[in-house]
Amino acid sequence: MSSVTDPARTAAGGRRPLADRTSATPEQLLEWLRQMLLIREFEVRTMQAYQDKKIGGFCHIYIGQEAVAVGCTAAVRQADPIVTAYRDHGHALARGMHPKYCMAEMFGRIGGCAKGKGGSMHMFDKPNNLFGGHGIVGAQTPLGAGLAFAKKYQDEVIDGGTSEHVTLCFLGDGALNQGAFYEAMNLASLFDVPVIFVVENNGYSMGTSIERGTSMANRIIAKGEGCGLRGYEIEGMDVIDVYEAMKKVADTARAESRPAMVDLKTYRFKGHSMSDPRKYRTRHEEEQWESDDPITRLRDAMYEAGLLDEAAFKALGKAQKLHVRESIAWAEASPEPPMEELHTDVYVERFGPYLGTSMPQIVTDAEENR
Ligand SMILES: Cc1ncc(C[n+]2csc(CCOP(=O)(O)OP(=O)(O)O)c2C)c(N)n1
Ligand SMILES: [Mg+2]
Repeated sequence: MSSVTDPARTAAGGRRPLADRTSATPEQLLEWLRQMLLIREFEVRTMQAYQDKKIGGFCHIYIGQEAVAVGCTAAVRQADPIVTAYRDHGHALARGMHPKYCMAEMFGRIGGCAKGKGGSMHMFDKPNNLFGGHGIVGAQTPLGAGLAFAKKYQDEVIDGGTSEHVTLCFLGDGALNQGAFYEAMNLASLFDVPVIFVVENNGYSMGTSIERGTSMANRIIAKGEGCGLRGYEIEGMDVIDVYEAMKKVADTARAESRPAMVDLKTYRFKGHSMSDPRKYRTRHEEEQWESDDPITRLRDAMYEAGLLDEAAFKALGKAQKLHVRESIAWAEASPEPPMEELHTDVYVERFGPYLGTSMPQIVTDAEENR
């Protein structure tokens, strides 16, 4: 389906042997398969919980795009910051967040990664260097540039060493049309900031196809090149391809201390959010992409290479099901945040820079000013 040449296939369309495609160890491949199965199961159960009204607010499902979060995360170091948009459960799990914290966040419980106050779109995990989860389209792009700048400044100016960090900043194809993205690319280029803008190009911004909404839709990396960024086009349905290609992108950005832009071709198998009837695309198109499932791709490649059999695959899937089921039970058992939490984690100072010490004070002052 993708317009990018598929490195997993020979010119005749056959599958290239695994050993020719990657230097990843069998353990690494198995771990990527496990992560993708975990994300898939997590998302299936998330949809159920949403329909059962256990999850409220906006909720965007990552099914179909698993190879992107897993392959990109594997291609960088754990100390490299990651920031993303609202379709963020996959990134959180791939970065190492325990699914129970991710699920409890969506359930609005205190055990969630943001104490249940952020919800589906705001997965944060400071210990694992994941800086959100952002709901405003494109808002994370200046943040990505800022994170990369901060790391470089810390490493070089404050610590007096050579910076070895890169930052992964994920964005959807819809964010290509946001002005803030161009400002971020411009500054990153001017200041030699090693941020990699990874466009998860699933072809749609809500119900608007990229062709309808974005100029240069068939070569979006030109937008980055206009600011002096190296541009890459990568097949996004195969975790091995994503990993191998992204490793080179990250190594180059690290060595040159320069920003880059990646067009990662992928597809979301479900609707934009939980309330999307998907009238803007055909079932035929969906089926074509679904037949290119990233989990099936890796599974079959591992079967062929003799690294996995059906029984082991089933056992791996079953273990992830159990893991997610336990996470749901844990989330349900976690209490709702107490009322006092309403006022915390909003400003650096406990109640903000401008008013007294309690909520009634704020209301009173606001009323007085009317
Ligand atoms: C500034 C802004 N404008 C509009 C919206 C409403 N909105 C939410 S998601 C979305 C589509 C974004 O699509 P894309 O960036 O391709 O990400 P995807 O959903 O495909 O992952 C829009 C327009 C928003 N959240 N923020
Ligand atoms: Mg999109």
